[in-house]
Amino acid sequence: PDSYDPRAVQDKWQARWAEMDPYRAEESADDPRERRYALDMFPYPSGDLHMGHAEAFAIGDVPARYWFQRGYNVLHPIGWDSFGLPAENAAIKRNEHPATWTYANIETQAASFHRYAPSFDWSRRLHTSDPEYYKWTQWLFLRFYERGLAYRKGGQVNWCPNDQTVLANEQVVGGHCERCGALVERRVLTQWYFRITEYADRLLDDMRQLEGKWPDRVLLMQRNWIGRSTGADVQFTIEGRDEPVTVFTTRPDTLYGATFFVVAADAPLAAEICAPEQRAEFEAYREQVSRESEIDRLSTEREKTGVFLGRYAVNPLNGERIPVWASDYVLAEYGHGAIMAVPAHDQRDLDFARRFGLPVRVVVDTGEADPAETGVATVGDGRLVNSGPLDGLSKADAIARAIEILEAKGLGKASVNYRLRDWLVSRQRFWGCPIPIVHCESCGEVPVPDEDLPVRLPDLRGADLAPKGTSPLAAAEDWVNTSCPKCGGAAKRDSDTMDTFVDSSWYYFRYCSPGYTDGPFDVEQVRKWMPVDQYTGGVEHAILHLLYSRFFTKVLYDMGMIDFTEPFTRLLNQGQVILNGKAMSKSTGNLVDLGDQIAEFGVDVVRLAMLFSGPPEDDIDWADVSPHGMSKFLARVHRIAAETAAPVGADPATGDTALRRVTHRVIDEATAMVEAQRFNVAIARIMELVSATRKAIDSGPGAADPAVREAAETIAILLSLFAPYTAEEAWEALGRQAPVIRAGWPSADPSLLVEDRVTCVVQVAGKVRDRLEVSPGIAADELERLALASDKVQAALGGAGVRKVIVRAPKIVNIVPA
Ligand code: ANZ
Ligand code: ZN
Repeated sequence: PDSYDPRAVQDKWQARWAEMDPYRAEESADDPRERRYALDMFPYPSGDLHMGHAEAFAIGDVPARYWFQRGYNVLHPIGWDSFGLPAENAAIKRNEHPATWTYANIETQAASFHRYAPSFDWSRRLHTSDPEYYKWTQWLFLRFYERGLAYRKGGQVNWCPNDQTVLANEQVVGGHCERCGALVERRVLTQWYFRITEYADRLLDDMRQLEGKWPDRVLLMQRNWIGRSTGADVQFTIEGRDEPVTVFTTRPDTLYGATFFVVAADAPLAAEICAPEQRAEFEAYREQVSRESEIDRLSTEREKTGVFLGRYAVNPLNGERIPVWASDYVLAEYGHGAIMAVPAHDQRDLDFARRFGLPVRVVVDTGEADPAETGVATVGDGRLVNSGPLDGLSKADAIARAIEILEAKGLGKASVNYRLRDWLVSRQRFWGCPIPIVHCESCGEVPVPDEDLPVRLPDLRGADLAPKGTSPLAAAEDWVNTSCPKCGGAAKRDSDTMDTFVDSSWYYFRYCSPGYTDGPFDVEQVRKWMPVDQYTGGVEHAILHLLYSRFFTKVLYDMGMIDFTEPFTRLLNQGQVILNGKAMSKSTGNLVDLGDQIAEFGVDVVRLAMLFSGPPEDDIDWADVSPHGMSKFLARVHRIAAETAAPVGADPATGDTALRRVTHRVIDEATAMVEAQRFNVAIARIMELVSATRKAIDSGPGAADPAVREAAETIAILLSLFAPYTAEEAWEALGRQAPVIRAGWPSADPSLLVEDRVTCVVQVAGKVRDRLEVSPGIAADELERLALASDKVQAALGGAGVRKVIVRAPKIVNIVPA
C-alpha cells in the first residue's frame, strides 16, 4: 500500500513550478500585501552543495514558505559570494582561470538548488564577482574613503605564509589562518583599512535592538570581540625621556601597587628606550617574539618571558621609581602598548614578578592570603591600603578618586579602550574586487571617478596567479599602468583586491533591486523590504560577516541612504551536520554525499529528516537519522490524500468532531511551533494528525467524512513548509489547484480548541456546597486540591478540620469534617 516514492514526483513539480514562478517577490508599490524578507547566508561556489547546505537551506526555507502561506509578499533571494581565496586556490591547483572554475560551480550549485527546491525568487540572483555587482562595491569603498572610513597605513599585520596574503584579525583563528590553517606570521606592511573602530560604541549599544532576537551567544561573541573596557590613561615619566609614556589601566585604584613597568617587546618604544648595555639581550628577545602568535602571547598557561630594559619609570602619584621591562604578554596594539604592572592584583603581572623576583605589594585588602605567597592575585573588592590618599576607600570609590587626582594634576584621565581593531581590507590576491584607487607620483592617492567604475579585473588568462606576496595584478603592466584622474600624468592602479567580506557586507541590500544601475540599491525598494526579517546561516559567521554587515548598515544610515541601523531583525544559526559524532570530512572519509542521499531517498526525505532531527540550532548526526521512517511517513500522507473521498468544498462543520478537534489543535500548536522556530515539534504535530486521520478513515467515520478532507488538506498545507514535493502531490491528489504554497495557512477554530468540561459536585458532610467545571481527565489529587481550595467549601467547614476526602474523579468529591 505504501507505494509512494518521493523521488518520482520531483521532476514533474520542478518543471511545473518553474512555469508557475510561485515565489517571485512583487516590487510594485500597488501590491497591498505586507512584506517579509527571508534571507539565507549565500554560498561560496566551492564544489557542489553538500549536507551542510541541505540543512541550512531547509531551515531557511521554512519561514519563507510560512510567510507565503500567510499571504505575505515575500522576498527570498539567492546569490553567490563568488570572489575569494577558495575559488582562487582551487583554480590554481587545476590550472584553470578562477572565473571558469567559479561560474561552473555556480551552475552546478544552481541546478542542485533547483532540485532541492527552496522557495527562491530566482530573478534576483546575483554574483559578487560580476562587474555589475562589484562596480557598487567599489562605489561604496569610495564613499567610505570620502568619509575617512577607508584609509591606508603601515603597520604590523597578520600574514598567511601559505596564501601569501594579509588577513584581518577576525580571520586569524587561534593563531592560524581561518582559510587554510597555516600558522599566521606578523609582517610590517602598508595596507588598506576600514575604520570600524569609529563605530565600536554603536556596534555595542545597538545590540539592545537584537536582544532576544539573535542567539545570546552571538551577541556575547560580538560584545567580547569589540571588548570595551573602561578605566584610565595614566602618564608615567621615563627617566631620560622627554615625553611621558601613557598606559591604559582598568584599575587606577591600584596605582600605589605598581612595582614595575612593562613595554610590549615589539613596540617601537621598547627599542627606543632600551639602555645600551641591555641592547643585545633585548634584540634577541624581540626576534623571538616576532614569531609568536597573539594567542600564545596572551596565554596564561605559558611561563612568562621578558628582558629588563635598564631604565626606570616614575609613578605619577607617589613618585616611586620602578624598573621598565619588555615582555610579550603586553601587546603592542592594545591600549598604548605599555602597562603599569600591579602583581598583587593582576595574575599575569604576578606570574611575571615571581619569575623575575620583582616586588609584590598589596594595595587592596580583600581579606585573602598574600598573593606573593599563594601565587594567586586577588582581584575582588576590599579596602585600599598602602595607598596614601586612597586608603580606606572601596575599589569603586578609589577608581573614581584616583581619576580625580590624576585629572587635577594633568597626569591622566578617564578612558575607554576597545579590543576591536580597524578592519584590514586589502588582499594581495587576484580573485577579488579591485580597489578603485590610483597612485600618482605628484597627486598621491587619487580615487577613481565614479563614472569610470567599475575598475574591471583584467582577464589575465594564462598568467601565473600563484600567490607571491604581491598581487598578481601588480605584474599586469597594461592594467596597472594608467593615467592620473587628477593631473593626467602617469600613475599606477592600486593592485590589491578587497577582502571578500566587503562583498558580502552589503549583498542583502542589492537583492532588493538587483538590476539597479543608479546606485548600489534603490533606496525606495530597500525602504520597503528591509531590515531583513529572518536571517539564517552558520554560527561560524557570528563575528566576521555579521559584525561587518552591521558596520556597513550603520555607515549607510549615516550616508542617509537608509532609515534603520540594524540589518537583520532576527537571526537563526543552524547546527552542523555531523556523522558518527564527528565533523564530516573528505580526508577522513567520514562523509555523506548529498547527491547520493537525494538519489536514494528523494529531496523531501532529506529535508524532512534534517528538520525533524531536533531543534534547528542543534547538530544533526546523520548516523542517527532515519530517512526510511521519513519515507514511510510521506507515503502515509500521500495515501491519505489519495483516499480522501469527500468532495472539494464539503462543509467540515458537518464532519466528525473528534477528528476536527485534533486537526484544529494541530493547526494551533504547529503554528506556534513554526513561529518559535521549533520546526521539529511542528513536524511531530503533523505526524500526530496523520495518525488520527488514518484512524478516522480505517476505524472511524471513514474516508468520505468532510472532517477527513479537512484534515488531509491541513496536512498538505502544513507539510508544504517542510516537504514541498509531497505536499504539492498530495494537494493535487485532493483535487486542488497547485501551487499548494499559495493555499493559505489555516487558522484554528477556537470553539474546537476548548477542551470538554464536566461539572464536579462537591459535598461537605453529605450536603452539596459547590460545583466545579473541570477537565474530564482530571487527576484525583488535583481535584481534591481544587475542592478544598473552594471558598464555599471552606465556609461550610467553618474552621473545622478535615477527617477524610472521598474523590470520584471527575464527578464527585465528598468531604468529611473532623
Ligand atoms: C593595572 C592593573 C591592575 C590592571 C590590576 C589590571 C588589574 P582589559 O580588561 O582587557 O581592557 N593592559 C593594558 N594594556 C595592555 C596591553 N597592551 N597588553 C596587555 N595587557 C594590557 O585589560 C586592561 C588591563 O590589561 C589593564 O589594566 C592593564 O593591566 C592590562 F589589578 O593595569 B591593568
Ligand atoms: Zn596626479
